[in-house]
Amino acid sequence: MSHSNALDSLLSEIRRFAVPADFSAQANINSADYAQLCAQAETDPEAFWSALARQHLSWHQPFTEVLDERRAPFYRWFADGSLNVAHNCLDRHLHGATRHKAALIWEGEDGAVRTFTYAQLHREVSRFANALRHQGIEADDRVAIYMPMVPEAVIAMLACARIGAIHTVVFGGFSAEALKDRLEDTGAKLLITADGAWRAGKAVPLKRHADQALLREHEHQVEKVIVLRHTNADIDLQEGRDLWWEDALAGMESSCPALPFNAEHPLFILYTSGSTGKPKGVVHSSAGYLLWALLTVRWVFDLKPEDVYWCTADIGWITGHSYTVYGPLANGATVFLYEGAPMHPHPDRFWAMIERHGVSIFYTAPTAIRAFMKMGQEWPERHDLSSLRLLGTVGEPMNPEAWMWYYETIGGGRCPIADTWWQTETGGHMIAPLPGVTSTKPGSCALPLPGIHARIVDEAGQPIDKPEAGGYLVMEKPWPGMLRGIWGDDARYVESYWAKFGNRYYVAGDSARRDADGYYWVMGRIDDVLNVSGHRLGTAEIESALVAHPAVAEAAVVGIPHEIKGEAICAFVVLRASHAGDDRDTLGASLRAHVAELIGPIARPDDVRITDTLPKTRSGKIMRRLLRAIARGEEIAQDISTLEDEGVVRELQK
Ligand code: 6R9
Repeated sequence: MSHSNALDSLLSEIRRFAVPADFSAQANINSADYAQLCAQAETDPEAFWSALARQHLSWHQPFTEVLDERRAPFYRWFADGSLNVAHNCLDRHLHGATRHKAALIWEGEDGAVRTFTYAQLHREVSRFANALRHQGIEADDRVAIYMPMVPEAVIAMLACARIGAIHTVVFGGFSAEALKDRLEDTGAKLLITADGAWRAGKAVPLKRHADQALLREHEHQVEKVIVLRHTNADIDLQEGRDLWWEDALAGMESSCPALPFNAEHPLFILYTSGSTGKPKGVVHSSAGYLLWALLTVRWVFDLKPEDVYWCTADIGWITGHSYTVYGPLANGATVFLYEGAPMHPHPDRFWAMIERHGVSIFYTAPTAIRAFMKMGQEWPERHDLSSLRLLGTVGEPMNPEAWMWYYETIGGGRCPIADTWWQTETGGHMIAPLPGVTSTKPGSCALPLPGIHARIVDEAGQPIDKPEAGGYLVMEKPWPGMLRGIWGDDARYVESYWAKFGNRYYVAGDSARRDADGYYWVMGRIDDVLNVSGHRLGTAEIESALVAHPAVAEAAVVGIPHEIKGEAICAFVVLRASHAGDDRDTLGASLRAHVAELIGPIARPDDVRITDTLPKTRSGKIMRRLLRAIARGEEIAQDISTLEDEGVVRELQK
């Protein structure tokens, strides 16, 4: 075996897990269905998508045109049809047995449990939709949601959808500053928040953050703030602007017509990090997005009416949007929701809840699995996890050891694992195994779903067919769940996702390779985006936060491998002359706290290294690849001939 072959086989995982026969016998999609879907998608993509959209969505006005490519890459799907997303998630389940089935089962950190049937959820959503209208919200208005993981957050999202308001959910772990940026960028008219959120026994002061974000000197358009009472924190209500959730509901009728909106009507805006500067407001549509969320839950998670389904992601992320709210509810499923820290009060909290509520489908992130693995298997072993029948992961590449632990310790060697590759921008799963069809390999997200045309291409945009060769992961054809743009910035949409290869492909920003069986192995981001605990953070965002500190002149941020978080944040910082004499330890701590305050605790650097200079090319660009090697303690094997001052390297290595 040649040297490179030996290396390749070391890199490729050889274990393979066949589909259990009893699973495939009952699966929503079996091998014959799969072959048929793939054949249809190949021969006539429009007929394929059209049939699915007609079969699975309830249309007010059916569409006649499937895909409009006239303004590509601004694609439009089902564009002359109309529907109501909340109707599809609620009203259409009110007939028959689903009416009184649990739609949401919520457990709070203190152990409180609340359940909403479809009929109850429909009623609460309708009342809250009326409350929003009463506060002056109309279709197209933006509504920001900055909430804990409580049923009211789901109610708020669906109420917006019902009246055509565009929601933007801001993760409750984000800071006042991050909230302010999103309020300004969307021009939201109304903010829905809570007095606080629970996290490991402590109340996070959401309303206080909201007040800071809403200071008069900021350029937001927020006129009203609806506040849910949740932690009973002592808060200020600003006269004329703020009102309690229960007061907003007072006198509201429990029916609210689900008016039809155009298929392309924006459903929501969700911010995600890019390679430059400020986060991008990813815009998703109504019909296409909902169709893809609905289908992928059925296909990839094999969701059935009797399942109890739990996705652990916060609704502030795309995973919460597609796989806690829209996908499962459009399918009439029972969704479990938890507010609180994963290991509170003990490391078996998740497993206790799976047992208590009979969770059958469980979807989480590799970072969580690694953290649980570290706590030891005695914690899951205390619980009966036999209700589980399928496990999923998302957010970053899954390490084979963590995969095996998940498979054996949590899944009892019986549950298929769906490693799902997708992004905020893709709306739903793109590359993932189908549990009744696809055998799995630990660490691989397997194969593109029917209708998804993934390719791996080289720097020139040429498809790479040779197995194991890495390249850019791209999509050759549009799909209904894709983003429709970046809010208020068409040029950035084209620039970020299409321009690299002349608008021929959607460019995901990840690198990947394909093995001889055609299985995809995603290797990570190719741009300056970090993946910390499955969350995307732009190096530029963190650097800007650091430079906003009075002591900092210049900063460069790189990722270093981390056992639990996947990547840890290492910041190199050059001080302003006026702060050169500051105590380094105190300053390091204060810079870490500063970033947490400006962006949120997830962005807090793990390591801050104060240095006199940063390595730069002669054209003045910071050489992050060099810093990455230094941060990792690697030998500098790379070419540093373009470096302006080679002495910098010795100085940094000290
Ligand atoms: C859904 C979500 C997207 C980025 C993506 C990639 C990484 C997600 C992955 C994965 C390997 C998987 N990623 N799933 N990498 N295997 N199964 O996470 O959206 O927050 O936008 O992040 O996450 O790098 O490009 P988002």
